[in-house]
Amino acid sequence: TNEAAQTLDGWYALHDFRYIDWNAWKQADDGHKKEALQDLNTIVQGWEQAQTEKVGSHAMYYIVGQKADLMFMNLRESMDQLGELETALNQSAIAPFLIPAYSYVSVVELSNYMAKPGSDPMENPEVVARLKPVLPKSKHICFYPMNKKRDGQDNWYMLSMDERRSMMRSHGLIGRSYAGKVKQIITGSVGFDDWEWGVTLFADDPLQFKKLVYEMRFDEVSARYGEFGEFFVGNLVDREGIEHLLK
Ligand code: 76R
Repeated sequence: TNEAAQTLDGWYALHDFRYIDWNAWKQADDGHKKEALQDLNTIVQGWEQAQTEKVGSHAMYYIVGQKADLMFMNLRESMDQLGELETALNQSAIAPFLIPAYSYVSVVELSNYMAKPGSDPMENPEVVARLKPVLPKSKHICFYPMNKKRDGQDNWYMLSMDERRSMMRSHGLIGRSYAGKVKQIITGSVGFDDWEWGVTLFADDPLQFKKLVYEMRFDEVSARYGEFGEFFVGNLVDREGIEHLLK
C-alpha cells in the first residue's frame, strides 16, 4: 500500500447553486416578493455575522450561462452547521423562487506534499488562515470538481509518495506564478460528494481562470491524472445586487 498524503482539514464547505424561477417570481404578488427579499436579507445578514464572528465565511456570485443563476458558497466549523444553514435557506420565503441546480459538499483541505518535516503546521498562523479562510470579494469565481485518475497505467493512487510529491511541486510552481491574480481554495470531498476535490478560484480578471487552467493542463499531474466535472463561472453579487436583479 502506498503512503496516503496527510491532509489538514479546515472548515466544511457547501457550494449551493440555484436557478431563479423567473416565471414564479413574475407571477408572485408584491407581498410575497417583499417577504422573500426580506428573508433573503435576514439570511445573508446571518452569514455576514458568522463571518464577523470568524465562525464561517460566505460568497455570493451570479453564475453566467445556463447551469445556474446564483451560487451561495458557505464555510462553517461543522457539517451540522452547514446542514442547518441549508435548511434555513430552504425554509425561507425566498426558497420557492430558488430552484436547486447543483451542490457540492467538501472540506477545506491542505495536503502535506510540500510541508516542512518536523514542523507542526497548526502552529503556523498562515496555515490556519488558509484552513479557515475569509472568502475573497474578487469580482469573479470559477468552481469545478475533479478527480485524480485511477485508470490502468494512469493511477495516481498507485504512485509512490516521492513521485506524487515531485509532480505536486511542479503543480504548485505553476500555481504560484498566478499569485496576486488568482486565489485558489482546494476542498476535499472523498466520502462527501461525487468527485474527490472541489476547486474554487477567485480572480478580478476572469481570463486568468482560463490561462491558469489551460497552463495546468500541460503539467503532468493535470495532463495525465486530472479528470474534471462541470465548470461554473460567475460574477460577484451582494444583497443589493440580488435585490436589483429581481426588481
Ligand atoms: O497549498 C499549496 O500552496 C502547496 C502547493 C499546492 C498543493 C499541495 C497547490 C498549489 N495545489 C495543491 C494541491 Mn492546487 N490546484 C488545483 C487546480 O485545473 C487543474 O488542472 C487542477 C485544478 C488548480 C487550478 C489549482 C491551483 N491542487 C491541489 C490538489 C490536491 C491534490 C492531492 O492532494 O492529491 C488539487 C486537486 C489541486 C488542484 N494550486 C496551487 C493552484 C494554485 C493557483 C496554487 C498556488 C497556490 C499558492 O501558492 O498560493
